[in-house]
Amino acid sequence: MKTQTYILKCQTVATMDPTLAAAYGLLTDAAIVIENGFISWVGQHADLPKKFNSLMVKDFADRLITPAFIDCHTHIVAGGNRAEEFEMRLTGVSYADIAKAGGGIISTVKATRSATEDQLLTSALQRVDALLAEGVSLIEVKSGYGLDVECELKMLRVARRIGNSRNIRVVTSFLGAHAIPPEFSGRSDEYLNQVCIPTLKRAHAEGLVDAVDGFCETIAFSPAQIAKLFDVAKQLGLPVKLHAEQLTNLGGSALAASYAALSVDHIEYLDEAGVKAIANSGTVATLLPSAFYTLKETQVPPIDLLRKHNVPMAIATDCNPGSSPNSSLLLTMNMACTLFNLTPEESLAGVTGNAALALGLQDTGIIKPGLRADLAIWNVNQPAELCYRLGINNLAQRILGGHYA
Ligand code: DI6
Ligand code: FE
Repeated sequence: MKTQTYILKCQTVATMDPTLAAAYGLLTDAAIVIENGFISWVGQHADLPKKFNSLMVKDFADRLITPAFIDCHTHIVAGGNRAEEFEMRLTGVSYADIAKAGGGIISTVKATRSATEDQLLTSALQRVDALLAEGVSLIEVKSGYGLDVECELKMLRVARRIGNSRNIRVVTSFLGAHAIPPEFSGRSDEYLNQVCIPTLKRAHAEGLVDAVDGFCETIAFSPAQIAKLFDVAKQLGLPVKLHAEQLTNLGGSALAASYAALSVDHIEYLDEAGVKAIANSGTVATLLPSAFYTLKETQVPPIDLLRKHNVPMAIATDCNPGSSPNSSLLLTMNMACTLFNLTPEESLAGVTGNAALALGLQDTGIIKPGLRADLAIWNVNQPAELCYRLGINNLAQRILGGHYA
């Protein structure tokens, strides 16, 4: 549609605006006025102000409109694949054991280092296209499979190129502290000081970094090492987020909270003290049920404690070749309900409003005047259907910044 200013009409709009009383911020017989890429009015069609009467109306009848989806945690740029490790895990070898034996993240590092930018882009776009087809408007993309200056920069450049190659917004996170590369085996402090931190500074200088992430775990970096990295992020004025409490509880979430982290991610092993810490810092809990599923984890994140302390919960694919070879947010929403007992409303908030919060963005994620017109239109009658069906994509139309996309 070429017109910049128009009205969308439809039976049901799940605004996901938490200030509205109804579940899902639901409006029926609704209209959304879109002006130059932004939402200027939302409400019941009967209440539409007269000044909009002359605008063109696009009637989506009995369909459902939601905010466009946001995948706020991906490692979508990566070389190779790890199907062999999948087979090994099925015979009982653990993810941590594979990592200790030099497989896991390190095997993807090798494949990513030997790939060209174009090869990485082509393979990432296949996964991006799957997300786009499900109404995704915005993805976060991490580095962390380079672990040397050139390859980390290469990954971040590819991430930026995704945004130029497709109709999608991309934000990046520098994840140089993802693993210790083989050439620094047993010398993680040297890696951090000589490679990771200097690479962050260079990538930041090139405008390639929107946030700084790390993996705080016994098989990766200690809280003290993460603190050192986050001190640099703070000096550079970059927000932080952290893979924390995925396999053990090292107190990474509380540490991240002390840096006012945007999000802590995974958090299967988070305890109440950690939940209180992130509640106080306004940090989002990003749940990654597809990694939980793939690794056959049995420890469920502390959902009731997160609810009790009003911590916003986001959901993401964690799309990566090892622990989550998954490019479907719809499937991930179903997993969040079935594996973590989230309500469909919490799941939908997890891939819209709360996912925007996890990225520190206030201009998208809910349907409200003043925000970008990033919308998804679905061939369903009620929002719970999005979580309930497996293997059916009911997307009718994606709208990005007011444009049909
Ligand atoms: N946790 C994860 O689930 C991903 N990274 C991380 O720190 C997995 C990355 C991989 O297995 O390649
Ligand atoms: Fe991850």
